[in-house]
Amino acid sequence: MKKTGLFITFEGIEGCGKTTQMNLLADYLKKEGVSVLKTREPGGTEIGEKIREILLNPDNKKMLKETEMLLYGASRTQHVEEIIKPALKSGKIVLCDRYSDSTLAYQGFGRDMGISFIKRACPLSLGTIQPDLTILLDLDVKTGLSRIKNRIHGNDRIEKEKIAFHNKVRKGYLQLAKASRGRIKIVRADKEIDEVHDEIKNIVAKKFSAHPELVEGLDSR
Ligand code: Z5A
Repeated sequence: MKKTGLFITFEGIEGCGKTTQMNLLADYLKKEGVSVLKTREPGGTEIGEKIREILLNPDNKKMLKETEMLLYGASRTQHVEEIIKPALKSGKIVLCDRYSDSTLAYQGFGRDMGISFIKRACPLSLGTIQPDLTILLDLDVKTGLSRIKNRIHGNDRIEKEKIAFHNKVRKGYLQLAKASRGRIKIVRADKEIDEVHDEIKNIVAKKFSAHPELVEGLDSR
């Protein structure tokens, strides 16, 4: 696939502000005349959204961690082929709320499956395409969970996990960032929404200027 767009993912624990920041960045880029596609995982396609319902349903208490990993992988496989690759090919900037680092952080670290096991057992579950840039919004777990505790529809199956689980996920993310410094940029998420947005804009601007080839052919800018 000849890729002309840019693939940017947003990662972090619950309530870190990924969705808020992804929306702000999308609005900013659109105002700048950039062609943007916003999407999310699990989900992003009709089939993926059905898989999402199964994954997040609090009634599915019997779900094995292996089943969970495979379902996230199934949703991602569909998403990459149906939505992400075609959008990148057409020169869009794809902004995705969670991607493969979520599988490594949640299933690999949170569920103790181990990242080497996941990479060996089911490489497809990590997607056949790597993000060009990942924004990791780092926040302490108590603050993150307190931001989302009053959800109208209640908390989902994974949000209901104990604090210790979410701490493992956060530590896992930080470990992944250390191993992929070029791609994963840590942004402190305990600041005001506008301050976080400004920092993300700077990171994205640097990416654009350092890698013009990634956006070459982006004729709508
Ligand atoms: N999961 C997995 O295990 N493996 C995988 O491979 C994948 C996912 C892909 C998806 O749930 C779940 O699936 C997730 C991981 C797991 N675990 N859980 N639960 P989701 O998509 O429904 O939820 P989420 O991704 O965790 O997003 P979230 O909980 O909605 O949080 P967020 O997107 O990071 O935050 P937000 O919606 O932007 O903001 C939350 C609130 O905080 C909101 O009221 C904002 O106004 C407020 N906010 C945002 N920023 C700030 C700042 N800076 N200050 C104060 N308040 C703020």
